[in-house]
Amino acid sequence: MKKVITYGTFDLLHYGHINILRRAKELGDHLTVALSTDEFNAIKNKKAYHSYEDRKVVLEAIRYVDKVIPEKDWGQKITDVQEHNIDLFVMGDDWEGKFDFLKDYCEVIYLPRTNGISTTKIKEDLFQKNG
Ligand code: C2G
Repeated sequence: MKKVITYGTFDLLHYGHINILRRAKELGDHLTVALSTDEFNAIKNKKAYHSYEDRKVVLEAIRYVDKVIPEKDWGQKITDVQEHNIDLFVMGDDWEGKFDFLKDYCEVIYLPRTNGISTTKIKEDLFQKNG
């Protein structure tokens, strides 16, 4: 069984998130998502609209997602890959090259981002429309 992992905040879920989750799952048989905790988001200077628990419930309902684990810090990826017997690490190419150190432990693939959508864009558009 080829196990895939990806990481992210997945706030205000949109089709860009679904595209990367679908493609990641298609590259293997099992997809684990390491979901950024609210505390880790603070470290990433991100303020998610939905809490970790609410974002986890949403992700677990997606057909492409088999398991959700917490992403608590930048340093857990090697341990995650080892502990979960991961074969393939997938991220959007806005992260191109940033996680190549994982190549000693698993395959690393960066997939093209979906253009025209982002959580930030959603927030900005809503603010423009509704002030
Ligand atoms: N993504 C995408 N297309 C978009 C928006 C996001 O392909 N239009 C991808 C990102 O490239 C990432 C995943 O969806 O692979 C999740 O995006 P975010 O929730 O914004 O995650 P991020 O803040 O990039 O956190 O340790 C890694 C970090 O936790 C990644």
